[in-house]
Amino acid sequence: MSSSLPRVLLATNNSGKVAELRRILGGAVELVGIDGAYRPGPETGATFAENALAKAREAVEQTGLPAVADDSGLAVDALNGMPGIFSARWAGRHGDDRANLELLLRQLSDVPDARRGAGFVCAAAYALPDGRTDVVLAELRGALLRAPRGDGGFGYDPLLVPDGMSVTTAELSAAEKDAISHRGQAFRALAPRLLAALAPAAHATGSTGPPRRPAR
Ligand code: ITT
Repeated sequence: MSSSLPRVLLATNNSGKVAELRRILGGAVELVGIDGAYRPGPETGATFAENALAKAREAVEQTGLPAVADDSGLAVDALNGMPGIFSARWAGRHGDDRANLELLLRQLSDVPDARRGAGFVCAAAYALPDGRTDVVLAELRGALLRAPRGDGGFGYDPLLVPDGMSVTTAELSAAEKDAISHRGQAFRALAPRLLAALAPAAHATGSTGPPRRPAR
């Protein structure tokens, strides 16, 4: 079934993110999965925002489609913000959620409850074929448990109890996590900015932007 929503490439290989972003952005844009469409390069930025913008730009360069991407992770107070941008490969192998979580728990074994604060951070970015980009940062603060709890979500979800709650983000329903999560907050803020940038009027009156290609 074809949709009248604008088509935007979702530049991620992480299936947990794909599920969340399809729920969060699904009504606003038609998300196209990467499905081998582009090959992500190494994440070399110094910040979440730099990495998110690089992923989105790279996807546009390789596919010609508008693209959204995020860079996200867990920033642990007792580790001065690490694993941070290294969250996906903290234990060495990229995307090994179980090993990452177990290594983090061992590193924090002597850290008392009062100092187990942490936050999930997300930089949500878009890039357009005409070179325009935008990025939004958001955080979900909480405290880290001493053992995993819950089967939902992905990554470090079984460890983080959001402030004001008694369950981990892995024990929330998908909708409950989306409502408060770093990714939910960041992409809900980015969505209207992306839609405004994609609207034909955003090009029609500007005199500084590059010329539009004639429609084929
Ligand atoms: P892409 O770059 O392909 O999008 P990735 O998994 O490599 O996928 P990141 O570099 O942004 O993505 O790293 C994200 C990591 O941060 C992820 O693998 C988890 O370990 C952690 N993380 C991010 N958001 C999370 C969430 O909502 N719940 C639990 N862990 C999360």
